[in-house]
Amino acid sequence: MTLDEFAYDRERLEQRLRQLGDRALSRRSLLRGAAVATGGTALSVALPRLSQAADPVVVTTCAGVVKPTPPELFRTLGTNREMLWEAMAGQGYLTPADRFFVRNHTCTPQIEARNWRLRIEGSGVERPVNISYNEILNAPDSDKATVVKAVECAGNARGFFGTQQGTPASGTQWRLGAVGVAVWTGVRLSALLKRARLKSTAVDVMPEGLDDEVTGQGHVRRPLPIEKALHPDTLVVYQMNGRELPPDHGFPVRLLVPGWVGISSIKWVGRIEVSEQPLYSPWNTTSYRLFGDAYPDSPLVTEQVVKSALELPFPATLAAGSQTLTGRSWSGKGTISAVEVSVDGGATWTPAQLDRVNLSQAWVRWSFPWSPTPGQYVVKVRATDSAGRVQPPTVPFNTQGYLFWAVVNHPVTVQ
Ligand SMILES: Nc1nc2c(c(=O)[nH]1)N[C@H]1C(S)=C(S)[C@@H](COP(=O)(O)O)O[C@H]1N2
Ligand SMILES: [Mo]
Repeated sequence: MTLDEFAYDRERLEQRLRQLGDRALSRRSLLRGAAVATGGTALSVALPRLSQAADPVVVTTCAGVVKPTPPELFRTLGTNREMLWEAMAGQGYLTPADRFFVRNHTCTPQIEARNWRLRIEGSGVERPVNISYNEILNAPDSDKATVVKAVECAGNARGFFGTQQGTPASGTQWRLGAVGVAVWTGVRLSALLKRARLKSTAVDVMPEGLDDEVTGQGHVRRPLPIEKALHPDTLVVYQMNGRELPPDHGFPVRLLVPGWVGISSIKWVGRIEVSEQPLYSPWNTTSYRLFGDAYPDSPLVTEQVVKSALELPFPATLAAGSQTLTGRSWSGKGTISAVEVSVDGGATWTPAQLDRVNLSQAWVRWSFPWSPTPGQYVVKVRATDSAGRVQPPTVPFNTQGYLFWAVVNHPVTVQ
């Protein structure tokens, strides 16, 4: 039964989170032990490293997507890989790394952790610093955090502007698969900024990626306001689902900015500029803003909206008879308070059964019993989040197709 599976899986998730905490602790004590044991040797190794601190980071290659992305799990859209929602059916709460979507503006760089440094500099700090991978791994426990959060592209579901509302938006024509939820472990960005002696006058923090430059636009980078940069859940992440961060998801470190659009969570960070002046990049000026008649002020795209997805192929074919539909709903603002399903074109709505694991800025799994007879159906799912936002039937157009959060019409053939 689906709900029993939910209960079973919830226990596993809780167990997993406890293990992750324990493992992080024992590994750190191990490393500390090793440093003491090697004594002088550690120092003599550290010296040449220090003198190399300002050397450029070695990116050996920047090519495509590194992990296998088979057609059962992903749809290829240019340099990106969209997760197929049917690949989440029967999975636990988390999105395994092997099926987590990949959004690359250019390519996945291969970075050597031992040559990598995170440089924090700019008018907003008193003392620029270079931080090594080991310093990240060995940061004090009080500076570290482990969170379960979604990363979702601002353009997730963009394709429906065209297919559902008749006005295609420019950009990657995602369906609903540019989202995933993982356990992220990292060092709080606030703790690293403190090491560079953050000034009280700093206003913007701009992380920059080490992936290839986008033609004419430079390296991928987008400023965060200082308040968001200092939020305790804004992390410089080095682990995903309890393992080393995979190359495609930002190895050696990426930013995680929970609740905000994916572009905020810069991967392969090599440099962070902190400024007393507002900062600009193409990613907060010419893109990742809402442009269109409905948005005269062209607001920045920051917080994520509310969405829902069925764990079915798009379109789906099902056998007639009694069965359970499953899916997930999520919000950038909080948890999900209700999910309703309509199988009659939106005339009537029935509540879906929500699982108890309903984490803020992640998702909730739900199930819905259905006994269809043969025919053509459109299944609609509508979620309400804890902030009271209800997925609308349509959303106003914006030229770059961000934040499509209308109810999606999922075509289902029952035979
Ligand atoms: N350096 C860098 N960071 C990046 C990107 C990129 O192309 N380069 N893509 C961004 C976008 S648009 C999204 S949606 C997320 C996707 O994260 P993922 O590929 O780990 O799923 O990473 C963000 N961080
Ligand atoms: Mo994105």
